[in-house]
Amino acid sequence: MINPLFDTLFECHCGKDTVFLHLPDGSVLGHGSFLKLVARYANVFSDIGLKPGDRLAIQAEKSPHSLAVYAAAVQSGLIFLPLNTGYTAPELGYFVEDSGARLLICDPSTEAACATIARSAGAALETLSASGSGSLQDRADAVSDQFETVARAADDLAAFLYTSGTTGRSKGAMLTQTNLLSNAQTLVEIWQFSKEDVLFHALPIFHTHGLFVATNVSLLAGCPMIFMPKFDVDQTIEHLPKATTMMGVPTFYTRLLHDPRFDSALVSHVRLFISGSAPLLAETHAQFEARTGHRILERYGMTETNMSTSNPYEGERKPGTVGFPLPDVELKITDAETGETLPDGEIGQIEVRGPNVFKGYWQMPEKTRDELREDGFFITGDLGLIDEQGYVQIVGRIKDLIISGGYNIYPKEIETFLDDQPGVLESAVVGVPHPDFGETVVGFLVIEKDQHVDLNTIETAARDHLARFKHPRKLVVLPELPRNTMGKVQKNVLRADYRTLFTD
Ligand code: MCA
Ligand code: AMP
Repeated sequence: MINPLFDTLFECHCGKDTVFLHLPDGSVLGHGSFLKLVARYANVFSDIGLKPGDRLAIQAEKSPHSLAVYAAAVQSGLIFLPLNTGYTAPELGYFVEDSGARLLICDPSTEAACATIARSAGAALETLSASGSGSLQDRADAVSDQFETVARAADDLAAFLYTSGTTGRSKGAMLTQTNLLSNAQTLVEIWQFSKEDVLFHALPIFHTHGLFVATNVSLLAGCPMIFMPKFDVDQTIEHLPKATTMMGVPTFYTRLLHDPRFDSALVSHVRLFISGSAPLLAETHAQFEARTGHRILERYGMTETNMSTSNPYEGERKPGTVGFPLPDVELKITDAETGETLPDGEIGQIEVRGPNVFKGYWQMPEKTRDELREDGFFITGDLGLIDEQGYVQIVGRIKDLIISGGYNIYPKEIETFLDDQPGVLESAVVGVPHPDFGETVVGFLVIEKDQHVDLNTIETAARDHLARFKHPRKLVVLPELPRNTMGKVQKNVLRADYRTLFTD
């Protein structure tokens, strides 16, 4: 194979008029037409002067066109770097600069800000709108719809996905062709995907879940996707009856359960609902079964590892657990202090090893060494146990992380922003339960002596600096932060004191 990822996921569909995407307006896009668009984009990248191994960053709305950019990056041997559409200009600037991206693709509406970012990073800039217009498409219309796929080795990098860290500085997780391909192959098999399936796809495509799990699985199985621009309850109720499978974060399922139209008749055609990215409450699992007769299949993964565990397709899907390690993944629970493997039933840190595990963090050898052991085991930062039947249960996190509606938020990043605000002496940020997002962000502030701080001013400043999903949903001023005898802020105390802020 010349380029294992491209050949296996895309090339095999070349020239076929099988349906790839069902779009919400009722139109369809065939594999063959999609691949012609992909080849056009690949020709544009080559004309721009991009070489294999160069980084291509994109912050664009979800559409068949932005998906074609992913495929074209793979076909051209580029490293694909998709970015959350909610990121502000300063956030975006960091990723473009840090990755050394040679091309940035943005929405026409953000062209002016992105031009400044691209100029300072020495990157080319093209635009692409949700409807597929923009400078990239203009150039694509003028070039050939054939492109000779660039050769890549199995261990070559295919994507960077940035994931924040406890230090607040985002790290580029380097994912190889094998990481992505092996995981898609395993998932197709264990979840029994075939070309008879139709996948309902309402996830964003700038994360592992929507791009590498949902899209790669569908491509590999040869099954079409109902490709929604975003998750919306009404649209889901309209289009889900044509699907056989759906993947989502828990918020998708809780929102559907709030709608009385969502019932067993509506999903009679569906064979499998999959959930991940955040904990699915056992209560949601039970409500979903009572309403639809379906037992949601919960699985567990990370940006650095793709998917690592899954509840079984056949057999007991155990609520409150994330199932078994995937067939090609080793998983152990270790003592965080000694690194020793713990017996089943004991709580420790979850470590995983397999072809799914990334190659390291871009230009961060120390961080890579801290988290990726020499023997190949990756320390996930999640706390868990293996129960008596071999199911993995996640019981908490060692890493200071909030997961809101499936998006990861690192408190350190928000604290750094809050600490920088005039009049703020110090801050602490924690996640508290939220009925819609699972968890949400609360910021605690201590104000400098004799200073007054207007919380509205902080909220306004947050708009320019932090993506909306990271904004504290509540700011609380305290006389001081609770600390233990070592002087460490006791976030568990804050979490406990404010746990019912949004649920009462
Ligand atoms: C949107 N907002 C959010 C979130 N999403 N705030 C907190 N957390 C969020 N997740 C903001 C909006 O900007 C808006 O701001 C307000 O909250 C309410 O918007 P709403 O219309 O309700 O939001 P939405 O557009 O419906 O989005 C909610 C969503 C979306 C559908 C749950 O966040 C989503 O698609 N999440 C999926 C994330 C995902 O794919 N994660 C996978 C990561 P305002 O109030 O100003 O209007 S990959 C991963 O985790 C690993 C590898 C794995 O295992 O999968
Ligand atoms: P990300 O950095 O976006 O890849 O998020 C990975 C993190 O999401 C994991 O380390 C877990 O903390 C969390 N996660 C993913 N799937 C699940 C799940 N099914 N249950 C609980 N947490 C999950």
